Amino acid sequence: KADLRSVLAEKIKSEQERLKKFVKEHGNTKLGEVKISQIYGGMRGIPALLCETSLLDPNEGIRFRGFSIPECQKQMPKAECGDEPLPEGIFWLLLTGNIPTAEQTKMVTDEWNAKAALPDYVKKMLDNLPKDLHPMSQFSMAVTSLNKDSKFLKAYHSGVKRAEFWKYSLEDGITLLAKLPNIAARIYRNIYRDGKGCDEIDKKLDWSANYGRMLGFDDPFFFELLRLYLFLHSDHDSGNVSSHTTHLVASALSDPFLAYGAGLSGLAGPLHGLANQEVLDWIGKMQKELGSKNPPEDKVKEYVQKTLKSGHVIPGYGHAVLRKTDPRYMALQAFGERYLPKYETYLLVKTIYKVVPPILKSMQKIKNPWANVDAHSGVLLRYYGLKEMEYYTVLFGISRAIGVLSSITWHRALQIPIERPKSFTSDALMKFVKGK
Ligand code: FAM
Repeated sequence: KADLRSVLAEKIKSEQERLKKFVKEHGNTKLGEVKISQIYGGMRGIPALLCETSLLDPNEGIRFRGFSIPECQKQMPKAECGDEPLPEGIFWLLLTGNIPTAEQTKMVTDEWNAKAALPDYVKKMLDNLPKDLHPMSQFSMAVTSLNKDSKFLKAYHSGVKRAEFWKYSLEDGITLLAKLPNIAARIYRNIYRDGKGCDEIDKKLDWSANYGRMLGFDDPFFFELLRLYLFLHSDHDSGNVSSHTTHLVASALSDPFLAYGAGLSGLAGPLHGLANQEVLDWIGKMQKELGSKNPPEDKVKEYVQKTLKSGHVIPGYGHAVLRKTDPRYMALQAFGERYLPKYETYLLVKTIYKVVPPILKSMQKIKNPWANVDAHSGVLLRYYGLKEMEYYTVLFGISRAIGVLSSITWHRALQIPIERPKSFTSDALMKFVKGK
């Protein structure tokens, strides 16, 4: 029945020794070369980052501490009447590398429930923000403001040793995760429900069900979708914009609230987390223009071609690393097939999945014509009544906190220094080439 802190402390101790030895023995081993085209090309493929929590394979997709999505779905603890992994357990897995028992998962849930309440100043701030301020801006402001009570910040200023920093970062991470559903649900209620609804945690329920309740829903299948959603988006190695930004900011020893707040700002970009909002917006426009909720294949094809001709990307398709259909898309599709197989917009998502890849494949420049997670997430949320698509990225953000906050703890435990890669001017690169 060991608790999270003691399991993690043991793991960190043994990993510190193992990795120190590894770097001493193999520190000079080369992983690759850097080409000038990569400097101009968003650093694609440059092996430069450490991520202990997950590994992304271009063809197979994500593995969380070595476990694939189907393996997690099979082996992770579930809610009493659910089949999807509890995100609280994923936090345990990402932190410690072990699949927790049901009892250990419950310990995480209980602690998050106990720490869920928001300070008054955060409530007041959120209640006074303009309703037309994007939910992601509100979200990032609220989490950033929580650093007022950061345990890491206090420890840093009181002279705690560097080797101990991870303990305080972990405490901040736990506090933050506990409060995220409350923050996110308050933003939702303020913008879309005139501030009405409940903000009380039900201590018998898990993190996802409490979040669903505070959003104003009571359908247990919606809670199950939230568990799946919050599990799937939790981590995607550390090269993506939200994880990398969080790491970069945290490497300056900014506290976890500031670092994650910065990561959220990156997640709010349309090429990253905002794509789920864009997908549903695009689908809605297609349905309106074609005059049908589930238009035929040839009409969808024409619409896709029209989107591309107008110079826009097809949202929800393509990926910087993946070269196959995202297994997170497949997991969401399996959920749809099980619970809403006849829903018209779900059927349209399936038609789009049939039509888009061959078209993108024919455009040579696109490296991955397949669907990513964002192509599917919105339609499921809409089915259960969460229709406000500009809110969707907030859900992604709550989930991503699980991965990035686990990573901050590990980077501090391994004492990874401040990030500072080398940059060049174009003239300096030209000079380098001439001098060769
Ligand atoms: N539709 C049209 N064009 C696309 C495309 C798409 N779905 N995906 C890539 N391209 C274009 C891309 O814009 C680029 O064109 P230019 O050379 O003219 O600039 C070209 O194909 C080569 O791009 P790539 O190397 O295949 O992809 P990147 O690694 O540069 O970009 C994405 C990756 C995800 C930003 C890109 O595929 C995209 O814009 N997709 C649509 C937006 C989206 O779904 N984002 C969510 C990604 C998701 F996984 C997440 O982070 N949540």
